[in-house]
This record gives sequence, C-alpha cells and structure tokens, in this order.
Amino acid sequence: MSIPRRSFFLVAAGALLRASDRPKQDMLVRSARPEDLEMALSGFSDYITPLEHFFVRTHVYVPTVNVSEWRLTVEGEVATPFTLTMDDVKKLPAVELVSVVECAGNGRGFYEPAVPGIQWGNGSVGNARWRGVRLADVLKRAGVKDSAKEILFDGADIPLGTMPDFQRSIPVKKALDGHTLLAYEMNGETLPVKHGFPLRVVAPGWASDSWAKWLTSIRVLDKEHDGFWMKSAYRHPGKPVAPRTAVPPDQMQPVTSLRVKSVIAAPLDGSQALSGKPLAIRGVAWSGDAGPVTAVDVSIDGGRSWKPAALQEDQRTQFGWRQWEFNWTPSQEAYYTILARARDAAGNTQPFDQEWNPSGYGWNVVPRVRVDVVQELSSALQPPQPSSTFSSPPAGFKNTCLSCHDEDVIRQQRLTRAQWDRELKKMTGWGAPVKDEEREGFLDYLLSNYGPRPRGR
Ligand code: HEC
Ligand SMILES: Nc1nc2c(c(=O)[nH]1)N[C@H]1C(S)=C(S)[C@@H](COP(=O)(O)O)O[C@H]1N2
Ligand SMILES: [Mo]
Repeated sequence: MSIPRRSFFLVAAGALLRASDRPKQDMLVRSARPEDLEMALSGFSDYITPLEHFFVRTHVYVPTVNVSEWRLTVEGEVATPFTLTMDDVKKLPAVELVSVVECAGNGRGFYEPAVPGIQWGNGSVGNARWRGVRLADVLKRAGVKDSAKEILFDGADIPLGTMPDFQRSIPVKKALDGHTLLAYEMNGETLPVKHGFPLRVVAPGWASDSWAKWLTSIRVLDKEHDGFWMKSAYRHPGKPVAPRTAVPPDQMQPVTSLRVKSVIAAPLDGSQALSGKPLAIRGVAWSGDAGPVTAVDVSIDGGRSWKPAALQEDQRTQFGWRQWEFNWTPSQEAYYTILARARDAAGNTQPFDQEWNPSGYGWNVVPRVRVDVVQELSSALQPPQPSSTFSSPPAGFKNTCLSCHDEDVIRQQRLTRAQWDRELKKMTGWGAPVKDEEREGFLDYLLSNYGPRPRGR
C-alpha cells in the first residue's frame, strides 16, 4: 500500500476555505505528521481557549471532508436506520455547553519511569464552547432497541499502513445523557478541520479519546466493541501497579471520566520574583463526571500549610474549567515551592504522587512551581542545554521508520530495550517493513539514542 507522504497539503487547501481554520500559534509540536500539537502554558490564562491555541491530537493524517457529500449513517440495533445530511442535523434542536476536552495521555511525559506515546506536558487540554445537537435526539429518532449496549463511532480519517481504524464506542447510558452532543461549532465558529469538521462527538467529563472527530457513522451495538482502540488502547489498571508492570489489556478497564486537576499558569517554574511586591498565583482547575470544581487550595511552602484560592463564581459549570487566583506578597527573600490542589463536587482531590500505569493515562498530580524571591531581578537565567550527541541511524532505518511519521515522535521517547522491542512489534504490525537482519541494529540505535534518561535531555 502506498503511503501519502505529504497529504497535509490537501488539508491545507481545504482549510483555507473556512475562517475558523486560522493557523495555530505558539504550539509545541509533538509530532508534525500525523499532527499532534500541544497548547503552551500561556494558554491556561484563558477561560475559553482560542482556536489558534487549541491542542490537536490525531492518530493519522487529518481528512478533508466535503460537506455537501458528507453523510452521517445511524444503524445497528435500531428500529429505523437512516442517513442524515448536515442540513438534517441542523434542523434538530441546537444545544450549547462549555466543556474541557482533555486527552487521556495529557501529562504522560511526567511519568517516571517513562512510558511510550506522545510525551505531552500539561497542554493536551483546552476549554471550549460547543454547539450542536444531542446525540440522544438522533438516537431517539432511530429508535434504540432494548438490546443496545454501546454506541460505536467512526470518522472519515483513514488508517496508515495496516494499523486498525480509529473506532471508539461509549456505553448507551453516556450516549443518552443530555450533555453528550454531536457538535458542528466550537467557540461560536464552524468546527475547524483539525477538530473534526463537519461533526464531532462531545462527551463532556470524559477523556477525549471518546470524542470522535470527522464523524460519519454511528452504529448501535448489542455488545461491547472489541476493536483495537477499545480492547487494547485506552485502558487503565484501575489501581496503582508497580512501575514497569506489563498489565494485559483484558485486566484493565476503559478510560472514561477525567480526574480532578489543576494547572498553575503563573508564575512560571524556575522564575524569579521581587520581595515586597504582590505576586498573583493563578491557573485553572477542572474535573470530569464529578465536576464542577468546588475549591482550589494553594501552598507556598511546599505543602506545610494551605490557603483557599479565589474561584471565578460565574464559571461554576459541571464540565468547563474554572479560573482561580491566589494573591500573595512574598515578604521574605527565599526559594518558595508553590503547590495547587483542586477539589470537586464529589470531594475528590488531587494526589501528591503519580499512579504509574503502562500507557501513562490520567496524570493529575498536584502541580508544583518553584520561585526564587529576591531583592533585585538578575539577568536571564540560562536554561540547561540539551545534549545532542546522537549517533546516525543504521542503513534502512529512515526508509522503514520515517515514511508515516518523522523522527520527532521517536526522539521524545525514553524507553528501555524491552519497551523499544514492543514498539518495534507494534510498528511492524502496523506495516513497518522491518527485516529480520535489521532488527537488532534498529534496537541498538533506538536504545543508545532514545533510551531511559532524565526528562528534557
Ligand atoms: C505504517 C506507518 C508507520 C510506520 C512505517 C512506522 N510507524 Fe511509528 N507510528 C505510526 C503511527 C500512525 C503512529 C502514531 C500513533 C498514534 O498517534 O497513536 C506511530 C507512532 C510511533 C511512536 C510513538 C509511540 C506510539 O506507540 O504511539 C514511535 C516511538 C514510533 N512510531 C516508532 C516507529 C519506528 C521505530 C518505526 C520503524 C520500525 C516506525 N515507527 C514505523 C505509524 C508508523
Ligand atoms: N476520528 C478520530 N477522532 C479522534 C481522534 C482520531 O485520531 N480520529 N483522536 C482522538 C483523541 S485521542 C483526542 S485526544 C481528541 C483530540 O481532539 P482535538 O484534536 O480536537 O483537540 O480527538 C479524538 N478523536
Ligand atoms: Mo487522546
């Protein structure tokens, strides 16, 4: 099968047609193709995340959909299967809500020891105003049979090589919840191409792997879907396990609700501040099914003592994030460790330590920034320079490994030989033509350049 090397040109051409597809700005590029873009820390200063700063996560290349040809089919365990055009969708009652969308793997890069996958920092999350129709209204029109257990979504994106198609299902109960939407607008604009134009699932409170983009098909199932993206990916042990434990997928549970979480937007970690001058400590906090966030406590002494931060009263929605602020005037020159800890309506709070899991999902550890409070600001501190002594790849590596994606997704990994071995198996299964005699050489190269090492090197 031939792999389109530069299919994003097609996407760019489609994107020019809509104002909501303005170029992204200030993003951390975790993978150039397929495109995985992280929101910078400055994005946590906004209540509604502007589209220019909204994170993007795609397993494959972004598809361009011609909306006049686009159809949504509804079938399976229903009385009347049918097909909708976009005009049909827009005739259904419109609903609007604010909700965080957060990747299950947000914060994966913080786990120690490291796990494979996109090494997200804090920013594979955003808060948007969604407009669309209730999935329940669409399902009611089809007449869901009593045998229904799950709703399976498929989108217009096409798998690369022999990787399985990205198809995700949610239980009927979540699908019929009045907050679960099929959205065609984001922040008052047409849904951008990268975010699922023309229609995507909005499953508020749940990690965004359930928020299928470029939706084309809804199938009502009488059993649990057993495709790769449900049975192998997006699963969590549901309890703490020792680091590096290889838990078989059938002994794990699907990732569903987000966990209560806060992020400190300011001050920045490693920055300086002046003694005697007010310093605003601020950020956002959100939860999942157990939202809204009801309190955020802040410590400026590494957790010895805590005080409540002020929460925005008018942002008390179940699924959106809430901005918080804590005003503090450091009276003494010292090195301060600032922590923030959110609590939600069900009384859940953030843990102080990681709950390691094989795929690095659900990171919600209490965030920490350190600030040096001084009499006079010194000139810019030099950040440590990353070491760049990489050896060149063995023959055949580029042709075999860099056809679907670039080396960026490989460079960010920090894996053991056993983990690289599993990655090679996964990629071979998806169509990477690794020859038997090349395998050891590839492993040596990957381990010596992208083996376990401290974060940021
Ligand atoms: C047939 C296309 C294809 C080939 C060839 C390929 N990959 Fe990938 N690889 C992918 C896709 C697609 C992803 C992204 C999956 C995602 O985002 O969930 C990926 C992701 C990765 C990741 C990130 C971690 C992960 O598992 O998502 C690593 C590391 C990686 N590939 C290494 C390699 C190496 C090493 C080779 C050569 C042996 C290779 N890839 C060849 C398709 C390919
Ligand atoms: N069809 C389709 N839908 C998808 C994906 C995908 O690769 N294909 N990625 C999912 C994942 S893992 C995430 S985190 C969100 C990201 O949404 P965003 O790019 O709009 O921020 O989309 C989800 N929906
Ligand atoms: Mo995700």
